[in-house]
Amino acid sequence: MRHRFGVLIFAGFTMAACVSDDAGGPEASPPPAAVVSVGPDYPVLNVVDFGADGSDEEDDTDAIREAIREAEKTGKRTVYFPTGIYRVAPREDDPQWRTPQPYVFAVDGSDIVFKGDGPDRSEILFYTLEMRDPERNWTVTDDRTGYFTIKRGGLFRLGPSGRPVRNIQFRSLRLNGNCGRSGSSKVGGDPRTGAGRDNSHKAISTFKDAKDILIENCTLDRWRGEIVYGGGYRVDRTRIINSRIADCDGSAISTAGCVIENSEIENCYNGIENVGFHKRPTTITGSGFRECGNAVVYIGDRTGALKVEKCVITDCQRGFFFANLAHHVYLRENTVRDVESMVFVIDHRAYLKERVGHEGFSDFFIENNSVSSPDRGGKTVIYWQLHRGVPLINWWITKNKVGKGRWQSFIHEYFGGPGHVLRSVVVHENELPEGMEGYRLDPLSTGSPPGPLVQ
Ligand SMILES: [Ca+2]
Repeated sequence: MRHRFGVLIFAGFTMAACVSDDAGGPEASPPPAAVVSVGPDYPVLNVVDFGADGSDEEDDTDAIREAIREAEKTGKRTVYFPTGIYRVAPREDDPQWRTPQPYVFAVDGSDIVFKGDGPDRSEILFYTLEMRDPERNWTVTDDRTGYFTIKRGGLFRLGPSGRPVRNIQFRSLRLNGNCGRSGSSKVGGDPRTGAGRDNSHKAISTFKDAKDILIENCTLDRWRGEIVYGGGYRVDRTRIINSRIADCDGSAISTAGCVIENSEIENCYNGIENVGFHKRPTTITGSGFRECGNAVVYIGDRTGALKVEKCVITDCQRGFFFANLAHHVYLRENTVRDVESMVFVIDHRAYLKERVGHEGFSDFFIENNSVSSPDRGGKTVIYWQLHRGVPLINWWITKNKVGKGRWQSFIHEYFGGPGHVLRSVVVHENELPEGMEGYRLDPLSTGSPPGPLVQ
């Protein structure tokens, strides 16, 4: 196979003579949550009528379970949580407690809305077994995979029976895991300290055939595992709107083919971890990511697409992380501050290759983004780490504006072999601070440098 060096064009870099500390550009802060949708007009099942009491310290699990069972009978019901704090816990005698990922509430019917009076008013507060504080109590399992070393349990599991479940909505509620980010990313959790990613401790997880999930005007916070979990590749058509997803040791959102609008994702291991293999785009607009390792992680074959527009990413290690393969990526009009890299592309070689067959990174449009970095951290705006023969084709990197910082370069490339496939990579009309290097080839690269650079 012959690898051709494409023309890498660096025409039109504007070397600003005078730059401010900030990248400038339009302030793209997400607008306030002004739109409150009414939701479907289903008959209401008030959890208080089933015996729940949001004003006391007592366990409300049985009452809420009963309300859910009633809603499942016919579907098209709203399970309503009046203002208050509803305390819930998994049970040791639940059959599913013996599984690696037990949960408090199973939802096995369609068209059910869980609704409160607002995320600051109606709260479901998680405890672990026997209503114990999950911060100090957890169960050590005999799991040998390392993935579920400890468990506390999760809150909602949608579709655990395997029957199709459609249209489950969470509106105006807080789902509080009662045990926030420990700062450790140890997978499976630490049996001694309870820190790390307890993969059982999730707010909402879907199972098998659960689809069409809406999370609107909610706060989902203080979990150790993923907060919204869609099972990796499975498309569960989740929409997250006007919501705050925060504080966990896993990825805040781990789901495929989702829509996120006007939401805040903060203080998590990753903001969103998304796999696009299912002819369904992932779109993220008008949202903020703060204090995450990577704000957006995306792996997607040629049937998937990622669009991120008008988002604000602050104080994350990286803005966008693409591993192994990604195609049809649109990053436009985002404001990225205090990151080491805005775009990080790495080929993990064997990872997932047998499953998808398509490799490389093609059709990227990185336009009109504004990026700045603190003196302490900035490395490179766009980083490519490619191995032999991994193609990077049809990239348009235009009209991005870079603020001052301790940058090494605008684009930094490492490649670990002689096969160098860059084709139709167009870089023009980007605004860089004075003295910033446009393109840098990593000195550790083992292959030959790319084709002609036109500055
Ligand atoms: Ca109670």
